[in-house]
Order: sequence, then C-alpha cells, then structure tokens
Amino acid sequence: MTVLDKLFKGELAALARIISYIENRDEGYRRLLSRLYPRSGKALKIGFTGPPGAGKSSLVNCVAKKLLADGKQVGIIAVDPTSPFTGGALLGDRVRMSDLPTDGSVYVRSMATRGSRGGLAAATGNVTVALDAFGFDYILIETVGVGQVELDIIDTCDTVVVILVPESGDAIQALKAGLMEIADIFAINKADRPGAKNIIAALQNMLEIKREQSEWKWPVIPTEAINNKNIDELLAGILAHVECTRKSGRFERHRREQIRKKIFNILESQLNALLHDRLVDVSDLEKIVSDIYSGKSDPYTASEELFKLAPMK
Ligand SMILES: Nc1nc2c(ncn2[C@@H]2O[C@H](COP(=O)(O)OP(=O)(O)OP(=O)(O)O)[C@@H](O)[C@H]2O)c(=O)[nH]1
Ligand SMILES: [Mg+2]
Repeated sequence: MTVLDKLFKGELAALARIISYIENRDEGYRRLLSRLYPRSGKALKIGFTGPPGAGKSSLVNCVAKKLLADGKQVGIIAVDPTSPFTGGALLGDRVRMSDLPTDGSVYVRSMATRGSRGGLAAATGNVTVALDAFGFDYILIETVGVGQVELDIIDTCDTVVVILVPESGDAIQALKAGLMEIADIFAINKADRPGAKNIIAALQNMLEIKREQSEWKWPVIPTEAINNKNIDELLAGILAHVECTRKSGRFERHRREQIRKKIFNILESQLNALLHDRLVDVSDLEKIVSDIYSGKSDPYTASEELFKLAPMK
C-alpha cells in the first residue's frame, strides 16, 4: 500500500509523512498534490491572526476543543517558530497542546518561519490541501500578523479572525498592519484586563461605515481564552460568516480566486526556474554585464536578446 492509500485510509502517520514531503518540496511532491487536490475542498479553513502574545494559540485551542466536543475533526497549523504548539521549551507559561485529545480527531502541525527560504505561504497552502484531503472538517491556521508573508497565508482561509488585546494602541497598530482589511471577525482577547471596553468602542467606531455598506457586520467579540469565556460566541460568529458568504456567493468567488492565484504562483515559480537555468547557461553573462557597465549596451536590449536565446521548454 502506498503512503497515499494509507493517508486516504485515515492513518495519521501517513499524513505526517506526506506533509513533510510537501513542506520540504521533496521529489514528487507535485504529483502528490495532484492526487490530493481532487479530494480536498470540503474543510472550512479558519485563520487566526494578530500581534505576538495576543492569545492566538490559546483561542485556537479553545475553539478546537469546542469543535471536537461537537464531534468535528480538526487540523491545526501554527505558522510561527515561537508558537507553543511547537512545544518550545522557552515558553513555560504558555498553552500546551498536550490537553488536546490524542485519539486522531485533532492533528497539530507547526511550520517554521525561521530559516525558510521563501515559499512559506505556498507551502502552508499545500499543507492545508493535505489536511483537507485527509478529511478534517475544520482547519485552523494560526499566524502572527506582522509581515506580508503571514498575511498571504491568511489568504488561504475562508474566514479570518483578527485577535487584538486591550493594551493601548493595538487598534491603530492593526490598521497600519493591514489587519483591518483582512478581518472578518474581531476577537478582543484578554477581556479580563482593563481597557477592553475602550478598544471595543474604538473598533465599533471604525467599523460603522464599513458595516453600512455591507451585509456582513464584522462582529467584535470579547473573549477570555484563559477562562474559556465567550468561545461559543466566537465560534457562532465564525459559522455565521461562513453562512453569510455562502449565501452571497462570496465564499465560492473567494475560493475560485484562490485557485486562480495558485495557478499563477505555480507558473511563476516554473518560469523563474526556467529563467534561472537559462541565465546559468549563458556563459558570457559577465561579458554582457561589462558591455552595459561600459556603456556599449543596456539592460533592456540585453534582456531582449537573452529572452530570444532559447525556445521555452
Ligand atoms: N489575562 C489573560 N491572559 C491570556 C488570555 N488568553 C491568553 N492569555 C495569556 O497570554 C499569553 C500568550 O498566549 P498565547 O496563546 O501563547 O498567545 P499567541 O498569540 O499564540 O502568542 P505567539 O504565538 O507567541 O504570538 C499566555 O501566557 C496566555 O496564558 C486571556 O484571555 N486573559
Ligand atoms: Mg501562538
């Protein structure tokens, strides 16, 4: 039996191996994905993002438990080297995944950002395809909302929860980081702390105009992950967003757009590889550089000539 057959039979060990192939882009990973894609598409993909330490892992943990209690199967991807889901030894006080069941109804995978040479968003998208094909009902993706790559990852989700905390300035920071644009739902976590009311009021204010122009009303939900408080409301908000977008057609449009982007990404990386090969083959590249340097040629003419050198494979 092949490792793929084992995955389709529901073996977690096979899933883990296949994810490693995909993550490392091992030989044949594209063929694997070709087999996985047709089986994917059923899982709901929910992103959780926000500033470092906002309680993303804690909330993902709470939401996962709630889904498990409802009999759902849950895959979790944590894109963050400091995530407690990696079991990082430094983070003594942080949430451990050890209180999630080990009966196969939940699977947690962390993806390292440090040391990765780009392509993280693509790799994360591909890993969700594997989890989806495996049969998880929900895939929860945690990523810290700091850079463009992290935001790209969120692009693979159907619904995005942006997590903020009462500490001052977060709402403004969020605006700057582009978090406002990607949010479907706001969770104000650590609502047990002073200042929660203020940030909620500030956000409600900012959302007023947006809400007037849309059927979706961007709920702002105070949560306390450490006390397991308001998790029902958060999950209800997530499900309401899925329902609303399904009705309006946005859900399908968004997924189709994701497929379109994926095709372009694959083509782009193939073209890049081809271009790289071709430039490596050009033995007199240094001479071309010298010609441009000394004013005998220019980068546009040179590139045009290089482009004509060999037919595309
Ligand atoms: N007071 C309070 N603390 C919380 C709450 N939720 C989480 N925390 C604490 O906040 C800290 C960070 O929580 P995490 O869940 O690790 O936050 P994170 O956003 O995943 O952190 P990074 O992945 O490192 O960015 C931990 O010490 C949690 O116990 C809450 O509702 N109230
Ligand atoms: Mg975390």
